[in-house]
Amino acid sequence: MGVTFSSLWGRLFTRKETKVLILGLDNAGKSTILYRITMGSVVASAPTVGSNHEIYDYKGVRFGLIDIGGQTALRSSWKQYFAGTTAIILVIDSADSGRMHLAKAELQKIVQDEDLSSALLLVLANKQDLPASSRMTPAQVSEALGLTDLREREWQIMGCSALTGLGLFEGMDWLVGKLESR
Ligand code: G3D
Repeated sequence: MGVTFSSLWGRLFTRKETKVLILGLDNAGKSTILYRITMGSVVASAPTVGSNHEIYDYKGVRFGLIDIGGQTALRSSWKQYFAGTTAIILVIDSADSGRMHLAKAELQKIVQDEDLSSALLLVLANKQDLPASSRMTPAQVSEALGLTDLREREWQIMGCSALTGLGLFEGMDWLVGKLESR
């Protein structure tokens, strides 16, 4: 077996987790991003219904990364995860221009929620590996989401590809830098 219950318990709870929610519409690439970031270095997984919870150490920070299902029916349950959240990673399918208005509506709910009032916001414009003709650039995604209208919010947008890994760790580095300066 190797890992006993008590050692797993110890590894899960001896260090404080920085809670990060990975949100976005279904098919945006949330699960692929979670897998790509933590590949080979997950400390522990805590299975929960409707979400994946991975504990992941990166540059001195113990992240509790929680990927929540993005289907319409599940989006209404996002709020129950908000309390105690330090950062949101909002994953956008850059090739899904037709649902950008829905992603914007979800972003509005996130930024208006009291439980998330001090949460950092990292927007990942995913699927940048696709041909330029079939996806939006990070600047176009930013424009479509109205990110520059966000006042009093620490946010960053990063183009990325969960398939190639492009941009993912730059995003994590931004989070670490912001956490260090808090
Ligand atoms: P979700 O967890 O947000 O619902 P998934 O999304 O991680 O399940 O990804 C949905 C689909 O998008 C998957 O394809 C996955 O391979 C693809 N995908 C995720 N990230 C990228 C990316 O950066 N580039 C490209 N080209 N595809 C990506 P399938 O075909 O398995 O449904």
